[in-house]
Amino acid sequence: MSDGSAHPLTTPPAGAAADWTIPQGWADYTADEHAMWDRLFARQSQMLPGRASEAFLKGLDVLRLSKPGIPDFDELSERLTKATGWRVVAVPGLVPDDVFFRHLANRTFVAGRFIRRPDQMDYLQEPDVFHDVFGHVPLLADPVFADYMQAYGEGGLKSLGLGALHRLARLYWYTVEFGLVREAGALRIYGAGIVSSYGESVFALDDPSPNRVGFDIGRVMRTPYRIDDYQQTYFVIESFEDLLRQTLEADLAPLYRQLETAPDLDLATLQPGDAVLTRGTQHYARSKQETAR
Ligand code: HBI
Ligand code: FE
Repeated sequence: MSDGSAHPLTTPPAGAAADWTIPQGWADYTADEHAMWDRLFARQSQMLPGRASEAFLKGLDVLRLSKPGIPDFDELSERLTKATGWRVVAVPGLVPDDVFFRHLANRTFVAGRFIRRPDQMDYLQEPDVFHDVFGHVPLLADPVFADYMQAYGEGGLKSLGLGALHRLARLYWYTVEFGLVREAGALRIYGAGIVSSYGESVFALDDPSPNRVGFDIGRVMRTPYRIDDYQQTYFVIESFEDLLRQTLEADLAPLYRQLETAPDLDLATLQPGDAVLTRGTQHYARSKQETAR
């Protein structure tokens, strides 16, 4: 997960391959690092049944992520490849957008190898191995979501040529990172940024503060997002099939052109035409602003 900001480096750092991958060095993890993974895994896995999408829970199971300790990406990739042809590779941190998109287009998911410190238990800006692997990888075992992620990579490469990266970054943010899905009439989490965060896994579904709005691609592409705190608006899809149909199976170039003259929307304000599921109170964001003053 990253905010799509420009990347400081343009060539791979020392020790990284041309595609920015590095060895995971699984044998180098310390017992404390494995214990940190186990603490994060235990806290999330006990609270996600009934809260995370069924496809996410199934992915945890298929990939046997409940095995203690930080997963060995080679072992994990063997199971994942059998399911959907995806592999998990280690990178030193955020990689440039074109590198990121090319990996997705090739069905390789780039994951950080480092794990957060105990004092970062509840939040860190840079994606660590828990965010990337626990948050993102289980859904890569779902055939339709696996197709969506590959189509996202292909669409991302095209968007670079059309100067529309920021539109696709918003699509990523409001689906892959912070998306909600309706399942059997209830809201469930599928976004990696939510599912890997204890606090936001509660806030996104239960708190009256944020708006919850039916997904619409033009609306999402006009809506900025928070990179430093819980989202003020969440978008809800009906299914991964529906998401794929509405987004990356279509040619987005005409939409990019149409959006050139469309101003950004305020990220907390409901718009005419929104399919409103929750008219949020925004009390959480307001209370944070008050304390921030
Ligand atoms: N790099 N390692 C890594 N992980 C990401 O999630 C990532 C990235 N680079 C770019 C990026 N995400 C986003 O800016 C794109 O989705 C736009
Ligand atoms: Fe992420």
